[in-house]
Amino acid sequence: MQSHSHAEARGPRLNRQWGSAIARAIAAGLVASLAAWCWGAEEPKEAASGQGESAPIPTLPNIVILFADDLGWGDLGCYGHPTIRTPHLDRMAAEGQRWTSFYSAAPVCTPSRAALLTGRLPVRNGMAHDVRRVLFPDSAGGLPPEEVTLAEILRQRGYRCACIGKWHLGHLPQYLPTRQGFDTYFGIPYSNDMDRAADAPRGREALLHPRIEYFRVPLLRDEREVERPADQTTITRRYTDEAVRFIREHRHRPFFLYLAHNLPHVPLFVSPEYRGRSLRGLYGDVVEEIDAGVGRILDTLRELGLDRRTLVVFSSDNGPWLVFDQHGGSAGPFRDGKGTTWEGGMREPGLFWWPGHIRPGVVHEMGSTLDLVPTCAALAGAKLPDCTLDGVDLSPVLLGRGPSPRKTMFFYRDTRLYAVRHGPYKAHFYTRSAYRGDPEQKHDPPLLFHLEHDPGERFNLAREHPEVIAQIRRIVAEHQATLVPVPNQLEKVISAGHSAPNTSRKVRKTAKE
Ligand SMILES: [Ca+2]
Repeated sequence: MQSHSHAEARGPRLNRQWGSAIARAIAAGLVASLAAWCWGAEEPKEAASGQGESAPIPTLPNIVILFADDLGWGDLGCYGHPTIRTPHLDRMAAEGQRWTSFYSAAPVCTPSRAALLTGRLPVRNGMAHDVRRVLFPDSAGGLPPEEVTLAEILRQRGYRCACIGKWHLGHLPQYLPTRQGFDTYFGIPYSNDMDRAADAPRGREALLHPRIEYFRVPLLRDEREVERPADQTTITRRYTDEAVRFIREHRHRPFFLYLAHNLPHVPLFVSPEYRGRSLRGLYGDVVEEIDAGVGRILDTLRELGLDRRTLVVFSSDNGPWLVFDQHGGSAGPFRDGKGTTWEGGMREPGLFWWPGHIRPGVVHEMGSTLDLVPTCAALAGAKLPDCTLDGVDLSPVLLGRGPSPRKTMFFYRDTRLYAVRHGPYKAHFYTRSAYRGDPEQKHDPPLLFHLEHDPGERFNLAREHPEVIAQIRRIVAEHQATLVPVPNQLEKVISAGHSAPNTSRKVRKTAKE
């Protein structure tokens, strides 16, 4: 009894001590849980670059993907453009990695974007079509909801996700970014040359001498239309404003920002303060305004102390739209441009920036926008979806740990496999120029180019290297065995009389992408 009463007498004090210890433990646990909730629960990993200057990887790096529209490989200062000034992208390249063999997954907008966000070739999810090559304002389809986007992958790890800019994966509510893992959306849901006003000039005139009112494109906030026609002269600046605001608001937790500019896709629009500044003319003004926006975003990350825990990627969805002459960009040394499976159609700038983690330098190995899903998922410790992926994890190259796992690139024009690059060799089974109305040409044996010796694809080596062609044919057979027929999303059209955005035949005929 006594001991019992002693125990009782001591009990409350012991309980108080234990209680306060437990309270402290709970409090510490809560802080840890809160920190884990904010920043992920993984132990920091070593970034073994061998350079001796890489810091440990913070858990859950922020991810920012900056995506231009129709910007060519040769349109940035750091890729050799003689007159377009891009000091911020050049600095990003110097502090990070500049890839010279980086590819978009398709030569036109919609399939390229579908591939970036899913890590899958567009033939796998119905996001490519041979006639209606992209989605239009009268399209009834979109990226199927069951496809898992990078935003959905990163959300599992507690990321907040924002999509700003051009979506082009379905403008009907069920296909908008807010239904594909993004918490917020602000942007024009398709190309800036669409929704042509009935009284706008016809043909190229409206594109080469554009006015805001010629293109009745909507500007959406989340799922609500807030402006129409969108004022395109300020759209680049407003997208940047929105990005900077999102970064500031989410500075204390991991975030994923996907900023896809509508420009420099024609019609070219630029803010008054950038008009007439570039030696390259209007196209240069537009690119230089995008570059200034990149500078503001990187400066914001530096100011907030987030630069060492944010991966920033910059690329473009397809090559330059050459049929628009000086309103189109440059593919540098590469052949042709947007719409084609020549190198100029899909080889893009590829910049990766993450101070203290990415080993700075120029990378000549292959990479693709298809690879962003597996790469970002690996860096965030996120689980990949249970489906066939066409992307590979590029983080070994980014962190200076090893070579690129990408050895092969498939070049689809819409639903047909036109060409395959394996190592330095690229075989073209079919070719066709972009928008000049020439028919598809079949090549048997395929044309064969050595892209490292001959980046302009001029000297056919098919006769000298039948063994390379045989190897590429085996790769094609293996690849094609993995394809499964799926419903096409781009051929679906909103039925006549539907109240959706401008569905006149004229829009369909004049808006190419
Ligand atoms: Ca494009």
